[in-house]
Amino acid sequence: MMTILKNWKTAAAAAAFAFMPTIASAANLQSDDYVGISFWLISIAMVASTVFFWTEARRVGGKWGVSLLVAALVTLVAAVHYFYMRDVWATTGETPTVYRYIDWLITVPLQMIEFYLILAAVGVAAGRIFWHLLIGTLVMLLGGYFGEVGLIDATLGFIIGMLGWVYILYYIFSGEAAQSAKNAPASVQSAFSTMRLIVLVGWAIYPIGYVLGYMTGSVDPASLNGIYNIADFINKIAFGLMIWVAATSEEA
Ligand SMILES: *C/C=C(C)/C=C/C=C(C)/C=C/C1=C(C)CCCC1(C)C
Repeated sequence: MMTILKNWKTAAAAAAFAFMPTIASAANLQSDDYVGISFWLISIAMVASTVFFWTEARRVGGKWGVSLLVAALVTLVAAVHYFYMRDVWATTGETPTVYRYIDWLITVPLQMIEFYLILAAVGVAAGRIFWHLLIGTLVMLLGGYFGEVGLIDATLGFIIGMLGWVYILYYIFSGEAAQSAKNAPASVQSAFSTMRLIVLVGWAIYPIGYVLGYMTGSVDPASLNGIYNIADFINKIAFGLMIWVAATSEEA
């Protein structure tokens, strides 16, 4: 009973923390602002996921607990950024590029840690797996950021970003991370396969949004934000759920 109470206190603290930006927020959400509504829905989903992953991390404990805690951190960091991004969108109607990339800069490396952690949880991973994935992430995000804010040509930013992503894909599909996963038990292997499928398919939504928004100019800022929002919802929450599935299937 005491542990349940303790878990709930921590989870409630997390939720309260994530809600803080709304208290300071004065923006008015309009009923026909669908992108604004998607910002709102996703921020709440991120808070709910945080409470869930956090509570489960404490319940499951051990090595899997650490992986679930990192999943909770990803959604917590995203929840806070989503409150701010919604505010920028609702008050100015502008794309909150800086907040978006600060969020990605924190959450994507945390997800790369997840690849390392789920392999390390079963003792088959070398630390350099994380470093390789981190370098791929930085190249991908810096290229995209410079392109989106206009510091470099949008096409050049895209090419640099793609190089980083392709490197990550190579590393998890046939490089060292893939090789290590082969020695892992079935539950880890299946989580690993689903996670890398998310990195291939779910992540593809971002470069598509970038091309449409910045290179062909065929979507407006509202659609671009809508596309990025849906992508974040899939790639942060579903990604965490895959880890939860692996963690709890070991339990059974
Ligand atoms: C939680 C946030 C996630 C998983 C964000 C992922 C972002 C990307 C996969 C972005 C990729 C991009 C490219 C592959 C090319 C150029 C531009 C980017 C940064 C949008």
